[in-house]
Amino acid sequence: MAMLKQLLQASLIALSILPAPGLAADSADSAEGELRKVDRNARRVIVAHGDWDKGGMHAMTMAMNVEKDVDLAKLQKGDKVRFEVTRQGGDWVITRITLKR
Ligand SMILES: [Cu+2]
Repeated sequence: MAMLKQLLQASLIALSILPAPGLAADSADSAEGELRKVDRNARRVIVAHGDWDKGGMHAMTMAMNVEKDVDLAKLQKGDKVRFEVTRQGGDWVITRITLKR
């Protein structure tokens, strides 16, 4: 029993040393684009974006999910925007979006 306890303590210590997953700075990226569609209910937009180096993408039109704390109320089709994205699983998710004036 004592050995099991030691083993458990050892693995807890090992866990606490590991860095938090999913927060690597190089997973965040920003790009500019024009909104082609804003679906507030589904929290999804279609963006025609420019070249996007870290994402490894050239200019294209694509759909992206939008994180729940991003305000979509004032955004509409045709708006030129600057946005920040992060990779979550296999998807790009917008974490911040601002109008480009
Ligand atoms: Cu793209």
